[in-house]
This record gives sequence, structure tokens and C-alpha cells, in this order.
Amino acid sequence: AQDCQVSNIPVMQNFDKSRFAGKWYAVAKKDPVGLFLLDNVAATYAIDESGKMTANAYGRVIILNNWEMCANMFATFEDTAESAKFKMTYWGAASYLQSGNDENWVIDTDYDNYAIHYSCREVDMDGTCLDGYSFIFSRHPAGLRPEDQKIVTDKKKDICLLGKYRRVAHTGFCESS
Ligand code: AZE
Repeated sequence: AQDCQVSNIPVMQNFDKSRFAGKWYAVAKKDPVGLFLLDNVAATYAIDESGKMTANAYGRVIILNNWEMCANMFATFEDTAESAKFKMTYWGAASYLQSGNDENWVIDTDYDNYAIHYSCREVDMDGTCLDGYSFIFSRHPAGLRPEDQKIVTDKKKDICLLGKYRRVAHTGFCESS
């Protein structure tokens, strides 16, 4: 039973940044309002000398007058009282890409195969999420293992996003950049 209140969304307990580090391929996503990463999305997380999490990510975008490119993005993360909830500051390698501050929550992960990411950008008057995005990540570019699919489906329910995801294609479009 889930009430869809953003403040009640269950996140990963005792989240371990070091085990989360490395490359993740987006296999599905729920889009926010406005410009977003279209497909060929992957993120590589790392821990810097001071123990802070950082990331770079890429994905295909279409900006301005139908200009298609790979967005190369960077992020730093601020820890919070909850180990799986981070404040993300992000920017693009080029100034015409997007930049901003988003929540970055890890809902669940086994570190070796799957991870469920969640970000609510705007909480509605009733406490539910009005605008946000979410990625299902896999360590494997080909997708989730069958044994992880049920876990992921259950978690999508917990965060009230079941049925809201689209598959993220990996065509090699961003491989050379
Ligand atoms: C995320 C993984 C961790 C690092 C970053 C991520 C988010 C990136 C965006 C990028 C949007 C770019 C656009 C460009 C025109 C969560 C995938 C930075 C939201 C729209």
C-alpha cells in the first residue's frame, strides 16, 4: 500500500556509495516536463578524494532547431541525513546544455545488476510528485536480468510510477563521444 507522498517514498537503506560507483546503463526512464535525455543514456558514478560522490552521464538530446547531439553531463552530489538521498548539482560540457539542481534518490539497488533512481523536481500541494523523473539502471547494456524484473516492477509501484516508463534504446549513438 503506497500513498504516493514524496516524503514517504522508501529509499535504499544503508546505501553504499563505493559499491554504487562505476557505469550504469539506463534501460527505462520516466520523463520530467520539458527537455530531457532521449535515449542512449548511461551514467558513471565515482567517489572523489574527499569521499563525495560525483558522476558523468551522457545521452542523446535534441536542442534548439532540431539539433541532435550527445549531451555530456557532469554532476556533484551533496550527502543528506539519509544515505540514499543526495542533492545533485549538474551541468553540461557545453553551455547550451541544461544545468540545475535536482534531487537524486536511490530507491533500491543490488549494486551489481540493477538500480532504481528517482528525482522529484516539484512536490504538489497534496504531497505527491507533480514533476519528476526516474531511471531504471542496469550494469548490463542489454537490459535487466529476468530475476531482477519483478523486484523492479514492485519498486515502480512503491514510487507510484508503474506504467510510466519508456524503454531506453542503446544504438551506439553516444559511444564515440
Ligand atoms: C543522471 C545521472 C547522474 C548524472 C546526471 C544525470 C542527469 C542528467 C540530466 C541531463 C539533462 C540534459 C539535457 C540537455 C539538453 C541523473 C542521469 C547529470 C537531467 C536536457
